[in-house]
Amino acid sequence: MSNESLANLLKEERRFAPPADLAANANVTAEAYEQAAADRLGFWAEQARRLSWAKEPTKTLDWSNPPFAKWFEDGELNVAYNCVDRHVEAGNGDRVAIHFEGEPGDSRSITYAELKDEVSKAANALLELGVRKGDRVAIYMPMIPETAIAMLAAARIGAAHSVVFGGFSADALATRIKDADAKVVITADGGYRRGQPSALKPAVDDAVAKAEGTVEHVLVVRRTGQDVAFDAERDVWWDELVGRQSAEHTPEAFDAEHPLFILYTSGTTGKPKGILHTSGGYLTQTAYTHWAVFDLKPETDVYWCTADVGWVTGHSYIVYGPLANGATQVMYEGTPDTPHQGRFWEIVEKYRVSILYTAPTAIRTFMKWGDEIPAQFDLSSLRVLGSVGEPINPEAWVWYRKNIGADRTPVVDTWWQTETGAMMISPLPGVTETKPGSAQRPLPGISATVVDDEANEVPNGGGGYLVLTEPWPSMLRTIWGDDQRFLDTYWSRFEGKYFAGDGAKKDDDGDIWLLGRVDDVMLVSGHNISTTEVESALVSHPAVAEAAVVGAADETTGQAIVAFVILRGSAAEDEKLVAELRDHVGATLGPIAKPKRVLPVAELPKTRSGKIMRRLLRDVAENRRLGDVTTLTDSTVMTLIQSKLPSSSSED
Ligand code: 6R9
Repeated sequence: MSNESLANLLKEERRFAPPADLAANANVTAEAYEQAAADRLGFWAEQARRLSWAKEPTKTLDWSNPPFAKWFEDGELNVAYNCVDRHVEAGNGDRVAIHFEGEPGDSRSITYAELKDEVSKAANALLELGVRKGDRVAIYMPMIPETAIAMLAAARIGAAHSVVFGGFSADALATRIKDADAKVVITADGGYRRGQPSALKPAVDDAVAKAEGTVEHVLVVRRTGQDVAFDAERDVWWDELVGRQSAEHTPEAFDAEHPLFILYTSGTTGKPKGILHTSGGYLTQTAYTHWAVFDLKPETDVYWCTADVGWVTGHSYIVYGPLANGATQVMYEGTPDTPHQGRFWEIVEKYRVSILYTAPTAIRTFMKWGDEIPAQFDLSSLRVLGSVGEPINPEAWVWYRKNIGADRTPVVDTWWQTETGAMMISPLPGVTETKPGSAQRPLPGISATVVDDEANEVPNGGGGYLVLTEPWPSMLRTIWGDDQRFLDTYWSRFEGKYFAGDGAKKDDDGDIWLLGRVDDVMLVSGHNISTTEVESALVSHPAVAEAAVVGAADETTGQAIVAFVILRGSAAEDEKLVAELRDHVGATLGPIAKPKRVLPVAELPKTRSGKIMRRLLRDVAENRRLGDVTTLTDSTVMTLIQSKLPSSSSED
């Protein structure tokens, strides 16, 4: 952003109070904010006591060498023991940890006692393969229980895992194997995707060859039974090796700052960043936030996070947070429309899911498919709904509450990042009067604000950059192998503050609204306008299910707003509607935000975790050759979109 702070255009007046019964029995009350504000470190020291430590920490935070934090430094613990064994020891071995639902319809429920055996066997198997404390293990898997088991097995023996999303290419996998110097790769023959077995092993073979010799063994889970090439020296079947191991494994305690995992995020340029998370602080904050933000009652709730384990949401809110809390959860392998568009709601009905955590991209897709689909299922078990991954448009938020939550359940919009490790800004379901589209307030113990170009905090009603002003337990510790890049990327823009890369505004009550990545902010006639606000204005029109907005170079205004929209089921795409949509944005946000062009399209380009790739749309809108498309889910989408623009071609 350049000369001006982000304009604050969108007004949203709807408010939803917490349900009385939820508030009366809530895990967290408003007191938590006061307590944490009075003694932030004391608050986190208390939260760390949710964990079972082999050696209790006496120090909470060492911030003597910022931004290199040490949390609970002299404490020792085993993360896998905390996620599994201690629940069995507490007498909850028969509680289901994971209800697995395969895409073809197979299902399997795993209790905490069974999980303990499986994780112990897998830990023994990794030891037999020569993996030791401090080594790295790459995991390239479908969404099956063995993925969580593999992660916990690595954690159990003190090896850091690096999970690479199963949809990534062999090249992407090779780069990550090499960067982390992984000794073993854990994979599967394949997984089920849209009704078909989809192979994984060939990409691993290719990647291991490209990574040139760091990998000693490949451990292969049989999931689809498809034929795979097998190197007798290097490859081992999971069922053979893990199957014959002892279910006894004594967990060793590691330092709180022992590396737990590396997870790569793709920057806008250059090689992916290996975000490093460590043990004690990470587990403290994931466990606390999962318990507080979802009001988790482990004895009665059935929790379901629809993210892939390959993303940070899967790490923190499928594996570590829920299992540390002894929760019962659903894990689903496939896509929401296989074999039909009601699959998610069928699963909610089948397992009586009470807490659902999903992404705006999924919610907008359900809006497009129509209200009548969820209406066919019994969703009465739901009591808390969560959202993560992108700003949620107020209209999508209200649709979610109404059509999935029977206009009764709180919706919590949780802002956080791979780098933050756990939720940072979110309503609390028993405390906060929620506002559709706002993540609202930093959680107890978290300090965040919005600043202008000169690092001054903006007043209520102002917009600018989101920053985190105090260290937090689950913060990234560095970028793997590149401390300088860690400093440059996050800590050099504003002195002493963490720069998140997101635009944000504060409303008149001081609540925070996320406005998208600052790289996407548009500059129109000297005004900084957020893509999120224009997209939300478009989605508030009944004909629009989804919108992506970009600023394209324009001779008169600097940038002109170009909007790509996906229409809802029945809407007719014609010039009249396009004019109406432009006027609707003008009327909602003011004339400055009125798009110059509105283009109805069938699909939008998204990353594999569901975030809209506005950069590619900017290329189209400016008639440029497309940039890097390797992180795109479906590259044919761009061809379709380009065909909408008769004047453009993919050549320069
Ligand atoms: C957890 C996750 C992080 C980026 C983040 C922001 C966007 C995530 C959001 C949100 C608005 C929310 N984001 N949650 N924006 N409201 N509730 O998604 O991690 O994949 O690293 O992405 O996602 O732009 O900076 P990650």
